[in-house]
This record gives sequence, structure tokens and C-alpha cells, in this order.
Amino acid sequence: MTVSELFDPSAWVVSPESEGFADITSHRSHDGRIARIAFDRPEVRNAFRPATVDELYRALEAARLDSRVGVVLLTGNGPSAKDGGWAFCSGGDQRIRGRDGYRYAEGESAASIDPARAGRLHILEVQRLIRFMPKVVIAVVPGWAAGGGHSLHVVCDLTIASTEHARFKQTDADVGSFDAGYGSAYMARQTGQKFAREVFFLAREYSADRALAAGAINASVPHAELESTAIEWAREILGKSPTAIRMLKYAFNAVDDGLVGQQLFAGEATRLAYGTDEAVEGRDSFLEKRDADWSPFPWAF
Ligand code: S0N
Repeated sequence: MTVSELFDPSAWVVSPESEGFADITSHRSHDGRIARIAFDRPEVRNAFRPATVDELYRALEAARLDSRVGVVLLTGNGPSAKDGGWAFCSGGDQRIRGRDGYRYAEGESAASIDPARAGRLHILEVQRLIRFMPKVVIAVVPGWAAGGGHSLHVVCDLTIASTEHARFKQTDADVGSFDAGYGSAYMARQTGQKFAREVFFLAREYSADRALAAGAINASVPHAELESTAIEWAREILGKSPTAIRMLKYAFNAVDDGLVGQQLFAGEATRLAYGTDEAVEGRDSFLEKRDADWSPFPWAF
């Protein structure tokens, strides 16, 4: 099966959690250190329906729990067999969005859809998983990043885009939706308020080069080299200290994430502290029912 014209099948193995997936594909590099997770609905510019979001969440969670994985590439398969168009993701599938909840898409029924999931905006849970996982997530954008797809690229740690085909457009205000969290406010932290407000208020289309100039992405590269460049970046990151990368990600996040950001940073700091003789002395003194001897541990360095 051809996954995507940009996908090199010899570089990847299918990830076990993806068995039965219909809307996304999930792979690991042969050494297991890079995850490639891709929207696989090119005929609708990789729009997501609730089932897509379920699969995406499961694939990202599997990557989060996999201790070998250090970098996740989030991308969109393509091109569309219908018209050759490329997409990263065009956001929520507008055919199934309804004021009174979920409208069934073709081929779906009440029996095939978990009612607890229908109509939920659980793409926001996916955003939080990307934001909070202790690994680097790179948006690899081969075509349209629109609406909720635009927000996903914003929340990823890095973005690499196809010079020829990537297009960025925040259509939320065109269709009566609004990502009032990371998609907008965090984007303004990245590019400044004026450009972020322009992107949302005018819903214009921007090329990869324009997005790069605005500080909205990290690189604009030739389409044919998009995935190989992403793998190169991933390999470079994988050559660094995992703890340093994790602490840096949480440090970058903390300033915008309030107490949740502090909690994540603090959790990692606590885990590191548990590895010290000082913490071991605290634990052992309790278990041995004696006063702790803190004398070997300085109050200053
Ligand atoms: C991406 C755009 C700009 C691409 O334009 P282009 O290249 O001219 O292609 P089109 O001819 O427009 O599209 C090709 C085919 O793909 C279908 N299609 C494209 N996007 C969607 C989509 N999001 N939902 C359903 N179908 C889509 C086209 O209809 C066309 O099909 P055919 O060939 O059969 O005519 C352009 O396509 C565009 O603007 N797309 C819409 C982008 C958009 O507004 N997205 C929604 C924005 N809001 C959110 O994402 C919020 C997320 C959310 O709240 C949510 C979460 C889960 C479930 C639902 C929702 C929800 O929205 O409420």
C-alpha cells in the first residue's frame, strides 16, 4: 500500500497500536526512536472526524509511553487521488459538525460511533498530549494546515513545511469556530500579536516562506526533501541528552502554562531529585524510623 508519495517505506515499520486504524497511519523508524504519525484522509485535505481524533490520540499516547521514542513527526499523507492536492490537516470535518451534536458521516451510524465521543472537541486533548509529552513533536507540513489543522501545527514544538505546497490558513472565523487556547493565544506568543490577529481576523492564505518570515515555522524546504529533512532534524535532536531536551521543553512551556506548566517542570525536577543521595537519605530515615542525617548535604553550592 502506498502511504504517501513522500513516505519511504524502507525507513519505517508499522506501529502495533495502529492495527485497525482507518483515518491515520502510525509508524516507527527501524531503531524505534522516531514515530511518524500521519492523517490519512487526503480526499478531504486530511480533515479529522471524532474517529480520526481517537486514533490520533491512541497513536500519540503509544509514542509517549514508548521509552525508545524521542521525536514524533506529525504529518499528512498525500496527495489526494481526486485532485492531487496536499494537506497536513484541514481541521474538523465540516460535514459531521452539527449544532445539536454529531451528524453521522457516510458509512457511520449510531452503532459505529461511541456516543460518549460524538460531538466532543477532543482534538483539544490531542493538543495537550502534544504539548505535555516529554518528547519533541515536529509538524511536517506537506500542504494545507487550515482551521484546527493550523492549530495543531502551532502547538507542535517545531514546524517544517514544503516550500511548494504548504499553505497556512486559519479559517476558524470563516466557519464560526474559534480555537481560543493554544491555536490563537500561543500563536501570538510565537509571532507577535499583530500577525496572529491578522491570521485569525482575515483568514488569508500564507505560503511556507511567508510563514517562515513571520516566525510561525522553523523551515521551508523543497517538497521532495520534506520528510528526509524532518528525519535529519529528528536524528540531530536524538543525539542530545533526553533529560536536557525534556527539561528544556517543559521550561519553554512553563511560562505560558501557569501552574500546569510548573507542575510538569516540577514533576521532572522531583524525579531527578529522587536520584540523589539526599532524597535516598530522606526515604531511608523514614523506613528505618530514625532522624534523617542531612549533614552531608550543603545549603549552597
Ligand atoms: C483547506 C482548504 C483551504 C483547501 O482548499 P482547496 O485546496 O481549494 O480544496 P477544497 O476543494 O476546498 O477541498 C478538497 C475537498 O476536501 C474537502 N474538505 C476540505 N476541508 C474539509 C473539512 N475541514 N471538512 C470536510 N471536508 C473538507 C472539500 O469539501 C473538498 O471535497 P469535495 O472534493 O468533495 O468538494 C479548504 O478545503 C478549506 O477551507 N477547508 C475547511 C477548513 C476549515 O474551516 N476547517 C474547520 C475549522 N475549524 C476547526 O477545525 C475546529 C475543530 C473543531 O471544532 C471540530 C473538531 C472535531 C469535529 C468537528 C469540529 C468542528 O469544526 O466543529
